[in-house]
Amino acid sequence: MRASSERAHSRIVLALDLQNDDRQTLLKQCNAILEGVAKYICAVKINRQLVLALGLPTVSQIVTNVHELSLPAIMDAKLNDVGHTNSFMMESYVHAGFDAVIASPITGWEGGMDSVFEIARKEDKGVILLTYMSNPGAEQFYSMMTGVEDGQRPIFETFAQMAVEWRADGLVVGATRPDIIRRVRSLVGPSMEIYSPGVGTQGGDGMKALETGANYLIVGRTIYGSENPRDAARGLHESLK
Ligand code: O7M
Repeated sequence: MRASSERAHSRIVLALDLQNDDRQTLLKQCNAILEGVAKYICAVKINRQLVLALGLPTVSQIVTNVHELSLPAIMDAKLNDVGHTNSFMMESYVHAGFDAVIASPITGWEGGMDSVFEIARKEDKGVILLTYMSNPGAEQFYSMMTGVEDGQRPIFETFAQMAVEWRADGLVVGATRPDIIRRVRSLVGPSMEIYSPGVGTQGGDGMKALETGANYLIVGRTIYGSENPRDAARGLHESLK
């Protein structure tokens, strides 16, 4: 991610969340957007929504195209199941060519996240963990106070601490919550990568997210939903410089 970001002078991760009932059209649209915006972004994130629409073999072709554009591909699987199904999903995404997979730490380690990390380490892939989501209701659980040895703290702080202990390759914290980004950064130190979604359409301020400690902005509709995605990506890229 760092090499790609430096090469592209960009901190924008494109969320390729396109929808179309016609599979061929959807595939063409995905590839057209990718080619149009490639030089303004540093990675591509693909959701399960696209896997459902196109199937993993076709998504794997998109991953190949992403790699041909010299960009890493992240699978936003939000994995959060027990070990054996996590393993199966993780292996499937690794075999589809993804460089990193996003998971939810809520399963805990044993019989949950352990299998995800084990496969990632064996295959030299990344694991990025959800820490605080961007939607308004995220507060309900991510800010929930939980007991720790010396008192109480919000559960997202435990997620951040777990991510460091498990040696995750990155965290996800919503751009709609710059104060939380700042807090997470102070807990995880300077070397952990923070990915921040919710920029633009969801109301998050990309510059503020970067200033408070995020490394990368995950951006979807603000780019692909605009009349001219290339111009939108270039505009965002310029404004962040
Ligand atoms: O820029 P948008 O709002 O069109 O899309 C945001 C993308 O970020 C979309 O792909 C979501 O799945 C993702 N996302 C959030 O919007 N909020 C979160 O809290 C977390 C994610 C995400 O990427 O999770 C890994």
